[in-house]
Amino acid sequence: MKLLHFSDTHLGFSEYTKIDPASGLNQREKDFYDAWDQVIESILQIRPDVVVHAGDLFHTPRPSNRAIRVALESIKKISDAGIPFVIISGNHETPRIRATGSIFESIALFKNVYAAYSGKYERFRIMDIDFHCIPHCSLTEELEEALHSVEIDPSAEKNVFITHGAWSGKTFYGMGEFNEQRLPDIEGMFGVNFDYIALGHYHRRVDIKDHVCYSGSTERTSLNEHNSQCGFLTIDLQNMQKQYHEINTRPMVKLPPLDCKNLTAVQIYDKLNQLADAKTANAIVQLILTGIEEHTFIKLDSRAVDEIFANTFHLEKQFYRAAQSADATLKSSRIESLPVEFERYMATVTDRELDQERLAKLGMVYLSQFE
Ligand SMILES: [Mn+2]
Repeated sequence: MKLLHFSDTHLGFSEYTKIDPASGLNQREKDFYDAWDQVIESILQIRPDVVVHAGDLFHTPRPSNRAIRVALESIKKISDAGIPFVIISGNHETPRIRATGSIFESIALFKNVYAAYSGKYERFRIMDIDFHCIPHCSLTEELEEALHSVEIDPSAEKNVFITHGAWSGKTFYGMGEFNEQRLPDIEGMFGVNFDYIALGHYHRRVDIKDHVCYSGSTERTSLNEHNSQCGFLTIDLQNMQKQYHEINTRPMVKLPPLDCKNLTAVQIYDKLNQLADAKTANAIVQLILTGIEEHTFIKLDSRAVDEIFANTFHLEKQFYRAAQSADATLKSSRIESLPVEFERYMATVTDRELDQERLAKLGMVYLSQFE
């Protein structure tokens, strides 16, 4: 019995302004489709007995027509190949209001597809194996109820558990997202054992135990993930042999911060020229310059730096003046009061479904009442 486990494909994610000339698509959006396509091709080649997707198929609850087409086209291929496909919804694609309906209703129409997306526990039996699914639940009470509904049927030959959220044992595997679901140690909590627990949400590939695994994402949604691999897992449930399959994705590089103390602009350019190499080609690159002298700061030409790194896909620059460095670094790492943190968070939210201004105001009202 061979399982293929992947998750966090975030179809529809887009960033920066570069366009792929051939398709006219945002290049980062296309990167995510390319990563997805690699996994789908592997599925059709490997032909596992069951495919498991542990949530965040889409980046938003209302994916674009393009993202929907990419997903449905591939899921149809898996369905046509007769490979059962078990999928749950994650926090990114679960609508906040149930009445909105879910794109997963359409996905569930395919033959051989088993979709859990209604904020409750669901169990599917495929080839004598029970798949216990808990999708993202919008309310803590829903998650509680779902966890307490888990039931082992003794007639099942094996039991696989699939869920999406931040495993909260000795280590907390969170993404720092507002609506992320905290998962307890499910086996410890209920005294049950599963043959395999397929997790989604945390974008790094991690084994919490030998049989409790995050497959990780198939592309990187942030520079924080610069050193994480992207790919999928295959698991043989008979002998518990696991294999991680890495896929090709756009590189992300965090260059070590360059201390510019006592350096002239020309000397800084020289050092940067040594940093721009094969490693930064076509990559998303973070460049931090610290300790820049006041008189150099004025002369430093941002466009000249861009030209040095012309081979990159995207250059994220942070320049700090000598006097400012310590303070600036301190500022960005300090946790402010709740309203300030909330405002900061709201500034990063780019969900078109939200009335951002209204939500921000409402949040402030609640926070002030709380404080
Ligand atoms: Mn995710």
